[in-house]
Amino acid sequence: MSKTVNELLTAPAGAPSDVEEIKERSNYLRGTLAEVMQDRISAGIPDDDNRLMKHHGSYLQDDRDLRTERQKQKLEPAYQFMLRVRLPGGVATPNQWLMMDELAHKYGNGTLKLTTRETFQIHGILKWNMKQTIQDIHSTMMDTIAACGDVNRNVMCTSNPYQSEVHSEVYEWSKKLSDYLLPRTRAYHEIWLDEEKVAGTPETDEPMYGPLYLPRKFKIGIAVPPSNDVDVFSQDLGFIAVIENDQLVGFNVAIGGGMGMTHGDTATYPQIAKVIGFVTPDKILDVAEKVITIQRDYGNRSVRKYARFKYTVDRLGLQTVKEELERRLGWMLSEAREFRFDHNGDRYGWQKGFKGKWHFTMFVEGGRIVDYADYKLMTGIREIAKVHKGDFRLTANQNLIIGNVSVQSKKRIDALIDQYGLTEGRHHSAIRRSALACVAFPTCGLAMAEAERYLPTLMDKIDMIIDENGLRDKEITIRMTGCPNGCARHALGEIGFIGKAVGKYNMYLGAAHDGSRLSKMHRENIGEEEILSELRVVLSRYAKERQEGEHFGDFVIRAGIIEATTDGTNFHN
Ligand code: SRM
Ligand code: SF4
Repeated sequence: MSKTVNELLTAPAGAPSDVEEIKERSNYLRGTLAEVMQDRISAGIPDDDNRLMKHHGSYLQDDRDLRTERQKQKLEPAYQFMLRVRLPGGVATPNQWLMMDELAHKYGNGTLKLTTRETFQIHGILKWNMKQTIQDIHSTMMDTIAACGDVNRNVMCTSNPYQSEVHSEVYEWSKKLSDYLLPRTRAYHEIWLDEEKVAGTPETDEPMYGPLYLPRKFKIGIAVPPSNDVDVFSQDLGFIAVIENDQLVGFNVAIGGGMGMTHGDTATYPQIAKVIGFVTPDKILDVAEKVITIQRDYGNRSVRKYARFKYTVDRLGLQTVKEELERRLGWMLSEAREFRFDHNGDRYGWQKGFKGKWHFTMFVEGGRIVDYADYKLMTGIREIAKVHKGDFRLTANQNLIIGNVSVQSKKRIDALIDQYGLTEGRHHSAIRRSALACVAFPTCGLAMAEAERYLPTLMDKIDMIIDENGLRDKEITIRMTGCPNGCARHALGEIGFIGKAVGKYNMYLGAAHDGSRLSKMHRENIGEEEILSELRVVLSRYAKERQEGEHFGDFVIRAGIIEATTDGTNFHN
């Protein structure tokens, strides 16, 4: 006899992980953060507090370029903090941009990182400057709450409204979701914004998360077809906007996606979210809340590498999770509506949107905003922010849109774009413009190989192969990460590289151009020379043998170069 939903719904047994205990002891994410941030003896903070710090949008890191030298000199590591902003849908005002730019120079390493989840990171902030940095961010109506940690993270939304009149409505839903799913603890306000603790009141009431929060991070993205720029199938919970007669009628709901895995552990794998039904817009807050509570109750709290919602869904079964969701909602999802994605990249240059507004998408290599010797990228955007009346949109592909430019302002903005040579990337190959790289060295403590600092050099060499084969205008997505955590969504790149060791990568092929199919490993642990010779073979075959309109990811499968990954559970086969 098959099991009932109730029999299937059990959380894995096992002692709670250390992080569960830290959260439990933390008094709703307070721990001893307030005290340790004031301690002047070390530039670091204890591990337990660093675990809690993530829920406040920050990690303690150290500069890995300096690690060995400092060890030799018997100095503590070069501790510094990374701070990540909560920025639903990636939309920032010019004032907010100017503040981030100022803080990056005043307290950070002088650069801004535009992340793959449409927000800002500042690296290199010293402990003594953290409180002021957060307060300054707050003064421009932004915060860093829940930007990291075991909670719902920054809610993403398709960035470029050029093809959809209802884009602003969809964007509003990303903001509502983000606000609705925020932790309720006042810890952030007390520690960073000096909010008085009211004596005698309970510490907090965390009705959705509970005192232990989630077993792991949780991510939501909303895509507006035909663009799948947010890689909706990589999200724990994805919403796909359904637009009929220029009206937003609702969203298809997809659950159980994720990218992370661990080298050598095939029980971990990237997974694609599956569509389970359709809901009208007024229902999505409820759907998100109930999905999150299922993960809260049944996620693995014992082994963190098996704790993401994708594993909960795969363990319990999609149908079981859907039935439990409907039971918690008290109503049934409707049948999923048709949708079609074309691509998961960005569309560069000027695009005319609705209500006569213009949007300029710029290519930002590796998402790093910095002034180079011969390219004043950071200064140029700052000068634009000083006169811009619209907004900035940070894209899921680490690029930037100067958004909502009126016809009257377009000339002025265009002149600044020209003056600073701000590039829409047309002089680059299409493959380079479709490349993503995670941060990796020197700040990421988990990096095994370079990514952001190395990919441009590798791209120079790949570009030569591209030119030899006449593929300059062919958009092929390429993604590199410094470890298998997948921060640049490597498993959804038509060509993917995952760092194994310094200078060594696993190479993956065969993901779909629209972000709907995962890749598969083609070669293991190879260095630059082999990467280039492998690419030379597959790209020249693609140039000669591809069919009309065939994308590279589909070609390598049809040509028998790689087998298709039909589900995350066969990613390693
Ligand atoms: Fe990530 C951890 C950077 C998007 C999967 N990620 C990290 C940390 C915080 C390293 C750490 O835990 O010590 C990295 C900080 C590096 C640094 O110095 O800044 C880091 N992740 C990033 C960013 C900045 C990459 C980028 O170059 O843009 C992205 C910030 C997003 C944001 O604004 O919130 C970033 N990370 C992602 C994504 C892509 C996405 O969400 O669309 C993924 C894959 C999707 C997913 O979550 O499944 C991702 N990051 C991870 C994981 C693996 C989680 C897992 O399921 O196992 C880790 C490690 C962990 O959580 O233990 C991680
Ligand atoms: Fe760090 Fe790995 Fe994420 Fe790259 S993929 S930023 S190396 S955790």
